[in-house]
Amino acid sequence: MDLYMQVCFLLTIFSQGFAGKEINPVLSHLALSSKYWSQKLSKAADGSTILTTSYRFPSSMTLDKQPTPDNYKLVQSGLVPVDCSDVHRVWPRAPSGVYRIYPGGGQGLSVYCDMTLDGGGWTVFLRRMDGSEKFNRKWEEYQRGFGNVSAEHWLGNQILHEITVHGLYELRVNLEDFAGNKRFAKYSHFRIGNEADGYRLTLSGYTGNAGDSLDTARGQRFSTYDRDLDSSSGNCASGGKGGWWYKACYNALLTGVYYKNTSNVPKWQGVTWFSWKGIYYSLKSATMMLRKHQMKRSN
Ligand SMILES: [Ca+2]
Repeated sequence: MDLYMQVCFLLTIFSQGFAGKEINPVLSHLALSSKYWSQKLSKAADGSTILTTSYRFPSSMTLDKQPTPDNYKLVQSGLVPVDCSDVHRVWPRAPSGVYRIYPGGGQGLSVYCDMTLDGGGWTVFLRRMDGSEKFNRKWEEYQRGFGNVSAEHWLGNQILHEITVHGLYELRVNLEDFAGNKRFAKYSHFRIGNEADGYRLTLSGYTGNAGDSLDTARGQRFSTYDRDLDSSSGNCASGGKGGWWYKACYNALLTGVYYKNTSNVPKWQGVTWFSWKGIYYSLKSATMMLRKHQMKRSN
């Protein structure tokens, strides 16, 4: 009879940076040595990838608290992934794909993780690629998200808020034109406020080669055609045809109308990034993704 029990939980535990957490003394002790735990990737019913941590511990030990994703304290303590950088940290070789994260506890949600670009660990929250998804949508739709995370989608403003309260985050914007040229914009500090504050965008620390066309979006609240929180006397979202952090109105609009070619794009319409392509060009593809700030990572 094996002296050890095999216990599996659908949660993630940090291999580093975990010591000192006092949520569960038994787990805290065991987590210090990898001989007590291992991890594997598996597929959930909805096709997303779940990172499973299996604990082996002496049968004399008992757990005083069942660690499930429903336990919000575990989310707060880093025992379950709140974003793709958590998944990347405990499983550096995890491939890009759909993973389950639990930024607000509960049952979590499926997101697309880019595990290769610029060091990996990125949670994608916007993707434009073929015009298959409609982006001229109401406040509630932008709030809860829409589309397919493996294709065109907006992850959701409430989720962006719930993720970015977990630490310091950076933003990366990836752009591609119809000739195959690629540019990017990166911001070292990125945060989305709560609903009461209109999911306000806090942003700073630009680097990149696409230019800083989120300059006017910085500090703005989110607006949709049915909820005007912009700084214009008009309704920017009605003109732009997508939800965005409008001021009066924008230098970038990655939720604009998708055009399948470069001709006949109306002025200031389309998937726009002014500082690279000007006002008569709609991009072929664009993604926005976030990651816990490098300064906060322990590895
Ligand atoms: Ca207005």
